[in-house]
Amino acid sequence: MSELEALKTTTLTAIDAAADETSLEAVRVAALGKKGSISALLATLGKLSPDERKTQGAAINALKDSVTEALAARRAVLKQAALEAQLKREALDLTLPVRAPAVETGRIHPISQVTDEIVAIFADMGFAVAEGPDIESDDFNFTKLNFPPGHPAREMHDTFFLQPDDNGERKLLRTHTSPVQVRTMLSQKPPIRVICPGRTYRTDFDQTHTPMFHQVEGLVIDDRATLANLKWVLEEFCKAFFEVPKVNMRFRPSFFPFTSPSMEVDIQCRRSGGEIRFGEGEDWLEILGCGMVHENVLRNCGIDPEVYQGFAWGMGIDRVAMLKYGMPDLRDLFDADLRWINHYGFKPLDMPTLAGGLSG
Ligand code: 2U9
Repeated sequence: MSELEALKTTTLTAIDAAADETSLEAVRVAALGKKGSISALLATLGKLSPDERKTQGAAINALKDSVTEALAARRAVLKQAALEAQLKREALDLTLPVRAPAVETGRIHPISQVTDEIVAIFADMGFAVAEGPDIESDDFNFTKLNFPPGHPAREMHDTFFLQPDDNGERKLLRTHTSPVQVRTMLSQKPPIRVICPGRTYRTDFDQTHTPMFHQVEGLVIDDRATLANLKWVLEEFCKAFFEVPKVNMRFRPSFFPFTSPSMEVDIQCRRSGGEIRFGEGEDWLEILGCGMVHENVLRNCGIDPEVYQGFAWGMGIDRVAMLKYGMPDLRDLFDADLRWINHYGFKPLDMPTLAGGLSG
């Protein structure tokens, strides 16, 4: 076998054996590349006599043509095979059932739902939502709110304290969302109308208390806000929230360091067969605390009590969520039990609005 025929056989065999386009390209480079075997043969033509060049040139070019042709044919086969493999890999079984998207199967936790309901009601009355950090200073959580150092009311808050930092400051987990209102008053000028929903923490754990719970507080500061306005706001809120046309409310005197006068508020209800109906009946149920903002708090937050006054209230979100949706055990709210959330949870697309209905 001549040298050319041997080269043709080995090259065509290598082309046939190439299993993918990368190895095929390697064969092409070895034969036709700059330093390839056929290119090397072509380079020898210059040294031959004209006659030899004619016959040898034709033979080498014929070899080159058949290799080029074989390469193209093999490339087409490999491309087709690669495409078929890809189609097989990515094949879709159109008979499989469609998996429902998370917006249909997921559920909104009742705490989130109730928070959204409360925000919708107060937004409609012109309140903005303010938020703040869970880790607070003693000053914002207590001192500015008229809890003097050493005052017994501080003890009532069962505070989680953090280790003192490098400056010796002992930070804490906020025991109420009131420091958010402190921050609001320090950074904004009256008139102020905000609600502050969020997580709060106390070292309390039993059947009716969890160490983390949710509160929403509200604050109105302007030059004329009165107790009558406070009562109207709370009454409108209760009617909208419990979705009843009328509520009877009872304001009992109470004490909080940050308000004066201070009151606790009950709403009338009827309990029968494990269910509660609001707005009628003979029972009273405590749902929130409120009062006129103490003048010391105004002063501590840079607001002149000779010019401005205001009212505030606070409410436990977990508690009103349980009342409204008939959830019997507080601890279930934090158990992450899928069966419970599927039962009590809300559909993500049923967002509470006053126009469309709060609870769907
Ligand atoms: C500022 C001034 C006044 C917020 C208020 C209450 C009354 C209250 C409790 C209800 C149930 C907390 O979740 S709970 O245990 N809260 O009774 N909160 S007035 O008063 C403020 C807040 C901030 C600057």
